[in-house]
Amino acid sequence: MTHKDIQLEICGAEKQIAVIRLTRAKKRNAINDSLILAIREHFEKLPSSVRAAVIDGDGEHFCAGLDLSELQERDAGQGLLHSRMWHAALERVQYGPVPVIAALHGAVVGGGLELASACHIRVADETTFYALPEGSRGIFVGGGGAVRIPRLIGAARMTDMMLTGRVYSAQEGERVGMAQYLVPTGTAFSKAMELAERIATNAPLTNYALMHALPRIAEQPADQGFFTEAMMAAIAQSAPEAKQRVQAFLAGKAEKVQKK
Ligand code: 1HE
Repeated sequence: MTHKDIQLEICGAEKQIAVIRLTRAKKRNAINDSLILAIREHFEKLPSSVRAAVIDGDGEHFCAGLDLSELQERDAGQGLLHSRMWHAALERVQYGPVPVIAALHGAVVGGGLELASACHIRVADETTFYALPEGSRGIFVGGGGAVRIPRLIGAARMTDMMLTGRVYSAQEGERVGMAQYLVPTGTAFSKAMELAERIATNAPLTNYALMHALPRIAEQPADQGFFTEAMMAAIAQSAPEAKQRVQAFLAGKAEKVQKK
């Protein structure tokens, strides 16, 4: 599983954190067919010790989106399959085995924003900017952006970005919901690692519920959502680990929620 444009490192004493880094800085980490397939493969084959993953990009930019040099003359059928290839890869990121944190800096544009939006947490440093240049390139999003990005920032903001080429700064992006964290320049990766380490200490079933049940419940009509929530809650609380954690708190041996 080696590829010149992507690197996998497994960190931590118990090998709990996977760091997946795009290493195509010369091309601003633009994603060609081979790289999107490699992203898919890396998320499919994470070692079983891994409990959380961080995705990062080498150089000054997280990701410049689709490699436009590969946008040859495709007929409609080939275009459909190309988009479905991105969907399959980013589905492995969103619904893979572990929560994924994107460490953002510089350009997070086009397919780069689609990749970031498939992650569970986005940490952006102050150099980050967001755009969807598809609108001005005469194309459309094809990597799941039409589904995921409106769920983060709303369809109206996405429409504006694509119609007018509007660029959101790091601060604006955090305000509208592109990223959950805004951190000083150069610290997105270390913050993402800190969060990954914390996430890795959660009960695996809780992380699983947040990744796989919550987004589905959020899409269900309320009546079905309440029922699915009750099923998931019952499964999670029945795990021996949940009982141990609650007992530890009641015995004064677990951390309290601290006021900020
Ligand atoms: C690229 C790409 C790319 C850079 N495909 N080669 N995405 C875009 O429309 C964004 C296009 N990129 C940019 O606007 C800028 O490159 C950046 C703002 C990201 C960075 O600017 P800068 O000044 O640091 O770099 P640069 O000089 O523009 O680019 C350096 C090299 O990377 C240069 O190649 P070189 O051989 O001349 O050195 C660029 O051509 C190359 N490069 N971005 C190919 N995207 C699933 S559908 C998703 C649809 C989309 O993502 S569309 C949006 C595509």
